[in-house]
Amino acid sequence: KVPWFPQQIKDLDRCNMLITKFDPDMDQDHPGYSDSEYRKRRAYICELASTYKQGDPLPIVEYTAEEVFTWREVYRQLRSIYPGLACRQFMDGLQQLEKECGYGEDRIPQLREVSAFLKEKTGFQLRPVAGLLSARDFLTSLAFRVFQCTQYIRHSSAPMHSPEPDCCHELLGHIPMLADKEFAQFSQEIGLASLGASDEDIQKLSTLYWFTVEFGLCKQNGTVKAYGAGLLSSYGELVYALSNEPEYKPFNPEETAVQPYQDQTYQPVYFVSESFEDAKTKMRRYSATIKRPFALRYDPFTCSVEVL
Ligand code: H2B
Ligand code: FE
Repeated sequence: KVPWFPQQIKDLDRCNMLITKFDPDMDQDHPGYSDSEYRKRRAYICELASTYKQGDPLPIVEYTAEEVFTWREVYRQLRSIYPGLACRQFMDGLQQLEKECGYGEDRIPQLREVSAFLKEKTGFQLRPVAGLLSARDFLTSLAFRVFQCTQYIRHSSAPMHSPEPDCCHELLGHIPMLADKEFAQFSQEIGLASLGASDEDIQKLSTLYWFTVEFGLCKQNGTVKAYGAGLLSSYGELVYALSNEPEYKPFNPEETAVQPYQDQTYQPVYFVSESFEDAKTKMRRYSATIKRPFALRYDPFTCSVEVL
């Protein structure tokens, strides 16, 4: 039996299954656990996402001075090391965002302006999300070139690390990459492969997503660079991933899909692609092996999938 999946962008309103993991209200180790002001703020921003419907204007959040202070620290630290460690596509995207979309250390960009920017570059748009989504619901939205984005910021006591996605992770890690046409295509193809897939295949695609979009490395001009958002939004892990400590393996979907991964600390192993082109070709070949009793075609004019 094929699990239900969205066929039009509007159906994404039903793809909102949250996972309670690293939640400041439930998890005693969360840096914001004992800060009631922080938890109230999070509840307010999460409410904006929970009531959002496809097509609504993206909510504007007036960030407080403390929140902007946290952003500034994160931005400054990371920005200084990007030139030597981030891949070319990331640097291009970031420079465009700095020039055209108000990126900088003095303010937290609004999802609304960033979504409009991306829409023009690659057709991707943003949707606010209250927290960690189920892998199926998260991947599904990529099929429609929709990226689910958190809008709250990490706790000010731990600016260099966040156990869960926050706006620093989305805006600094993911958005510059999503401004690249080839990477956008790669992301959408993972999404399309996930539609109606079995739980077992979702698990594998989720692991592939983890080792590429979140923690991927690629070769460029003979050196290894980072393109994964989990790396590009974490000062510590970015430096670690490109030191000679961790193990590197060549990206190979069959093997990568079953590699156990770490969501509490740094990865012991990273997968290196020859290029995005190469990663895309290999992923495509892998996706074609996923068994589904139907074929799909995405129609970009209507943002819907046809089931054939
Ligand atoms: N949910 C949210 N909100 N952001 C993510 O980056 C994310 C997610 N990643 N759910 C997913 C899970 C990823 O780890 C894979 C697809 O499981
Ligand atoms: Fe992410």
